[in-house]
Amino acid sequence: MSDSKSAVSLSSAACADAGNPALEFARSVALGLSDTPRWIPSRYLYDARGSELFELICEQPEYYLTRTEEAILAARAREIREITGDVTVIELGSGTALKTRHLLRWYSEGGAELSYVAVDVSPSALQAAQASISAAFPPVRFIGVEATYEDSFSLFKEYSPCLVLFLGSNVGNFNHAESIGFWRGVSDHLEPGDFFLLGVDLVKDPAVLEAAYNDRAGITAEFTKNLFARMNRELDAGLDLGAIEHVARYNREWQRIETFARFSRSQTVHLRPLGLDIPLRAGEQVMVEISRKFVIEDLTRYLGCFGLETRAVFTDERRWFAVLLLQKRMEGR
Ligand code: AVJ
Repeated sequence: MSDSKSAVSLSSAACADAGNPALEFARSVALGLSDTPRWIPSRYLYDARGSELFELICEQPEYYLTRTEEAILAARAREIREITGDVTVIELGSGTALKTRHLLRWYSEGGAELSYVAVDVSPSALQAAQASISAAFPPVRFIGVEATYEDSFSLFKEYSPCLVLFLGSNVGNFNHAESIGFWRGVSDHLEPGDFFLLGVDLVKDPAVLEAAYNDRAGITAEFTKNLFARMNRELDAGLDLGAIEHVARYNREWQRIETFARFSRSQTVHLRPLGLDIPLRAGEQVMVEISRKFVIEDLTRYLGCFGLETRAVFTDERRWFAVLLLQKRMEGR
């Protein structure tokens, strides 16, 4: 673009939409739907209704992740504290912090003074976390921070010595590029000797994995469809939700569940804030989420490349899920 005036007006438009969530949503959708294959950033799955549906997914018999991780944490919290000593606990994407209680119970045992910093993009989740933590552990100092992961990295130094929690296999939502950016940021901001507790879902029988993302009650399908219902609510996108199907399948080569919305009839997505219409043909699929699955040995080697040493690995007896305790490498090692 040679005209400097239009470059200026473009950049001021970029600033102007920061406080306009509908415009930002519409821009993200336009960006992803214009790509091949088409996609929509998975963070948009988690509006108030989406978060509610995710809580319901966690209760489905097929979705073993949450209850398996919770059992590991409940059994190992004491050992984890013994390794880290007394530290401030920071949680990335705390949500309502239900699983975190097992850790906080041990970290506050014996009257230890404990600060718990919960980071989440959802103010309602932070309120729920504060209410449940304060009720269960009155002496714990609760600090809620409404921020994205990246924006919270500066807290690590502020609260060092610390243990950063990143649970629920949320890291599985990152593709390789996003993952590298994330771990580089984490490693750059952790002080040597600080700890990181990572929960990851493991590679296993594809039938078990596909069942977890295709529950019989159809809650996961509802979760996928809610993204498009949200586009109707917030953007007046004009979509016929009856023509959208949930498709989740395991990609063995990439070791990940890929979730798509499949359009059974042709439709036009109206992105009114942008004055843009995007046509979709019958049979087209839009990727809405990836959920990567991990192999412990590969993961520990990978994390080692970011200066994160694996101090302990905790898993369940079926080896379906793992919780890794990492430590930022000390200087000169
Ligand atoms: C919260 C991102 C870890 O990928 O397993 C569950 C979200 N999506 N069922 C996952 C999810 C469909 C979940 N994470």
